Amino acid sequence: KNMTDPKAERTFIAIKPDGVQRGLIGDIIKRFEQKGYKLVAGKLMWAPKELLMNHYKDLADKPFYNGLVAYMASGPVFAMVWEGKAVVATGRKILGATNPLDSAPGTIRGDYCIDVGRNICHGSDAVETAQREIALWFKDDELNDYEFADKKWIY
Ligand code: FUP
Repeated sequence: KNMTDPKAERTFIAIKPDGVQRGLIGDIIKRFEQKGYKLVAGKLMWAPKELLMNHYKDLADKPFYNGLVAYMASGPVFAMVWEGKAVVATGRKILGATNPLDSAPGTIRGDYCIDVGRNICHGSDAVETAQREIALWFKDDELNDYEFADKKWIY
């Protein structure tokens, strides 16, 4: 796969335990599909604490870190890799601002939540972060390389 092709940019998106338990997996997948992004990997996974601590290691000195890890470990998350043009930045727009009180209506967080500590979903914040997070959550053979039969009208 030619990852210098901008269309091949990838991001890590996770539906957090509250999103899974509130039945929002389908809605969230639908928004990325309808936009024109390609699902490269997806699995329901009850993440071990060590994985979550590594995932959020840059926040280890924050007062909310332990609660954040406990929340993420409280049930299964739906982990995904999505691919397409500018998917990292655009994926963050689809999710909405980190604090749901700042998330615009029409975004996932803007439509469904009010508490930053229960904000339903995660999305990588940069291309390099996405590469780190994808490698952390997925094995190489879980990432599916395939082409849509015909999506020329989107690109
Ligand atoms: P994001 O890049 O959107 O995941 O945001 P951050 O890395 O700043 O925060 C990671 C997660 O920590 C957020 F999704 C929610 C949680 N958080 C809190 O619980 N309280 C805060 O004050 C800030 C973030």
